[in-house]
Amino acid sequence: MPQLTDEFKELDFKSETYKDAYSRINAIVIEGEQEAHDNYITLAGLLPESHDDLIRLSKMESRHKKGFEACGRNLDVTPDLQFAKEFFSGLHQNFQTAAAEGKVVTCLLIQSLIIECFAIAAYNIYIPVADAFARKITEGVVKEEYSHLNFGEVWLKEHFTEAKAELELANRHNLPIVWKMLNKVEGDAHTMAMEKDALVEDFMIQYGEALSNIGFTTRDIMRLSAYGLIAA
Ligand code: PL3
Ligand code: FE2
Ligand code: FE2
Repeated sequence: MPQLTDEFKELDFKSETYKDAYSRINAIVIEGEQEAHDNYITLAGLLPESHDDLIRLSKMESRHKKGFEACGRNLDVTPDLQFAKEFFSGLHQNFQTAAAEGKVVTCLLIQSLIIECFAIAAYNIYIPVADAFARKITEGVVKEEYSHLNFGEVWLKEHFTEAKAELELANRHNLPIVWKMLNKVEGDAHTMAMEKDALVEDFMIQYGEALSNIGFTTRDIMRLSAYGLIAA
């Protein structure tokens, strides 16, 4: 029997090893959904013309959070929320600073492109290796995340000419943070049968597609992606 199948067969959702990893990954997802909820409320204040849509998105995020809290309870796991707050602190800080300066474009890049693409990649990789309860919840959630990504794409496409320079700078400041975050979860994700390479690949595909939909050329996208590899 192939190695991979063996490893997957051995996934025991009730084992202490799995539950220990889950206490951090589950907390990250709960905190991520909370962060997304707060960010959409902030964006609703910055974009009066999209106020109602953004409040609707924020409510979806708080439902997502409740869903993932139920996933933790179902496995008898207490999420390590302190760890998760720390995990999100870089993107949190950059979003807060941008919001205080009224930089809507930067806020949208952080929340609707980076965080949503990160969530879509993570949830898609998680679904096939999740326990049955969490799989159902995550399948429902990921469908909605695509609509959040779409909100950012549509807005930024409509404002592409004025937004381009700010998007490039925001990409340069925030993409390297994503790689640091991925490095911090690599071990726990592996315990849950999710590989870092697959997460990186899925993230870059989502993010690259989003940049292309907004109006960046392939050449731009290559350059923007490479900037992510340089330290913030
Ligand atoms: C946006 O609506 C929500 C943002 C959540 C971000 C989650 C990032 C998760 C990265 C951790 C990788 C493991 C995935 C596990 C999925 C349950
Ligand atoms: Fe969400
Ligand atoms: Fe979302």
